[in-house]
Amino acid sequence: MKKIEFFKSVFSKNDFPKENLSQLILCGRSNVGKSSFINSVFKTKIAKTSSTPGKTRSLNFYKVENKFFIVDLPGFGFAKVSQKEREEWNKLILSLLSNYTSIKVAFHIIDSRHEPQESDIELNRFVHAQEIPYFVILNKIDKLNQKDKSESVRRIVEYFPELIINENLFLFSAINGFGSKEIKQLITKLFL
Ligand SMILES: Nc1nc2c(ncn2[C@@H]2O[C@H](COP(=O)(O)OP(=O)(O)OP(=O)(O)O)[C@@H](O)[C@H]2O)c(=O)[nH]1
Ligand SMILES: [Mg+2]
Repeated sequence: MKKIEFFKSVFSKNDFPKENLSQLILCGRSNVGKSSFINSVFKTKIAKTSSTPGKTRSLNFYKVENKFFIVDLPGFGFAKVSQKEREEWNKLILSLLSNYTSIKVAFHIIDSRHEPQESDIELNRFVHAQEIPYFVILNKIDKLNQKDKSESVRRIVEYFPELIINENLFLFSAINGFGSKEIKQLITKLFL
């Protein structure tokens, strides 16, 4: 799993790709590392990242191995975009997730240092309601010591009891590559 190419940026429902390819959808709050996840897993700089929240402003489709799409979403919970723009994104993201024409898997990326927020809980519920296979990636694990790692896992399972480590819950660091082997195996199993 090496080849990744930028396919298109989508700003409206009519722009969704016509190809009926499976989609791996990266969702989560702003600044948790969704775009960095792509760069880290594929050892590339293809996705634009920023330390300032709100970097990704469109639904960005990347084609992997000519077989499936990875979709990098704008983060939710980012206050600085206008209310109107936020509502447009929400609508667009909901229509992407609830359109059944292709197989979808959601990776919900969460900053391992922080407690899940209301928006994380809503996303979790929505994805389950759509019966989309769902995985949580606890990112920025490089920032935690052993004790805080255990605490982070304990907390996330308390919020989302369906999670089982290394089944549908993975620890990851886009900075030092921690967990990338398991993630690559998972993506291969799901899509290749
Ligand atoms: N220490 C550490 N920093 C990370 C990690 N992943 C991402 N970051 C940093 O977090 C910041 C945000 O990363 P992005 O990948 O742009 O986050 P995003 O979720 O795509 O953000 P939006 O596009 O705003 O939704 C950047 O400064 C990254 O370098 C990680 O695993 N560890
Ligand atoms: Mg981004």
